[in-house]
Amino acid sequence: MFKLFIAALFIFNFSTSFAKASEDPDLYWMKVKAKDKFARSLIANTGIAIEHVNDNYVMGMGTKSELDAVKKTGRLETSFKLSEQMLDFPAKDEKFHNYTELLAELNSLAANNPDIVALNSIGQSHENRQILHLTISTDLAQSDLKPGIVFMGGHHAREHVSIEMPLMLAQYLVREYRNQNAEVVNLLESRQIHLIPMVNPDGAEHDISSGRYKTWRKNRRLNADGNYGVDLNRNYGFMWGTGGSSKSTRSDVYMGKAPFSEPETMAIKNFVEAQTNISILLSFHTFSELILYPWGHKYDSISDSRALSVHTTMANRMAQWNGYKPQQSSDLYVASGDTTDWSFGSQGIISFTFELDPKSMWSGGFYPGQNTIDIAFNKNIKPALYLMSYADNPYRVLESTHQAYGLNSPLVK
Ligand code: 0X9
Ligand code: ZN
Repeated sequence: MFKLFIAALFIFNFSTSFAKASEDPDLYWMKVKAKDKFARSLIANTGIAIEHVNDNYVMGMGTKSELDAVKKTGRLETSFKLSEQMLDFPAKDEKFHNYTELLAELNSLAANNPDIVALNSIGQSHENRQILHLTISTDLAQSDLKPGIVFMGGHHAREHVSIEMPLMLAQYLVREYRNQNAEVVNLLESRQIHLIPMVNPDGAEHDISSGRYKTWRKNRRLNADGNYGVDLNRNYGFMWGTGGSSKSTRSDVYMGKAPFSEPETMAIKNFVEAQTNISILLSFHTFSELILYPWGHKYDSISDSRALSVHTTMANRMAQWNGYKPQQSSDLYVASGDTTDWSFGSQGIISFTFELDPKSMWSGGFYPGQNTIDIAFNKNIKPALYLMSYADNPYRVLESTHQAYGLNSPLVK
């Protein structure tokens, strides 16, 4: 809860800008006559965000009251209300992908590489967006017979960096396969790699829908009492509702009415259960730079000592690459109904949650800027390849003879 508490403080401290957004959520696009810097400053003083400047005009966005202020200057040329679909990440964060952009990237990756990439949907969100899923492997049609691994991101709406990781991983695998990188060729030939970058598309879109980040976390279910959202990372059906989640629809950690009450978590459940070859799962979140493993719903550690050792050995190894802190989830705080307690507890899958960069709220928190995307990816490519290499049998990591070998070992098939 610590992080959530800090997040709440942060929102409270910056309440003026957020209050403004919630009073009048509609934004207007404006084209305003302004021939020189003095005229532009006059327009800027109305409070609109100027997005584009040319010799005769400025173009920008603002609220209804800011639009009224611009009208009073007598310089407004045109204006129109922005529909939510037209909005996007702020220009400074344009490298992030909204839903449409993500779909376009995944689509082109699949269309340009039909021999190794397939794009599917594993289900639909509340607002009927497809929950997109890529399979990457050689001999695609038969790749279900290979050991499988799944990477996912975007359970939490505001954790946009977590969406970029599976996307970049997919792009990296395809690029390096084409470059005949032996390690990647070996992995694609011997593994079926699943990527689900945006588990909560409605939430992610909502978070950017006003032109200002909303710090939204949950999905977009309209609960019976009018409050929105269920925390998808409290809705999984293993020891659901046994601590660290809330029954209040107003809470950011609202567990939902029942385990797997949400179409997004149900889609993951159906997918993972149907895909019987999956031995390792990694769910990306942000932020804090942590490697977490079960249990999260209780302080006890995993009782099967071999399964515990697989998690701790892998976590410690990966930490050497990304510099993150490896620990049991509940060492952070007890929370029930998360993805990885379910995937390990119900499915026996070796499971990790990464809390990606940055390290703290003071270094950007949920909104660290687009430069963080590459930083986080570069730190985590080795850990991701390492997990793929062990998907045939994660317990192999316990065999000391094999630990000495790197990713290129002939033993890593
Ligand atoms: O609280 C969460 O769902 C995760 N942190 S986040 O800031 N991304 O929301 C951590 C989940 C770790 N699991 C448990 N502590 N059970
Ligand atoms: Zn999260």
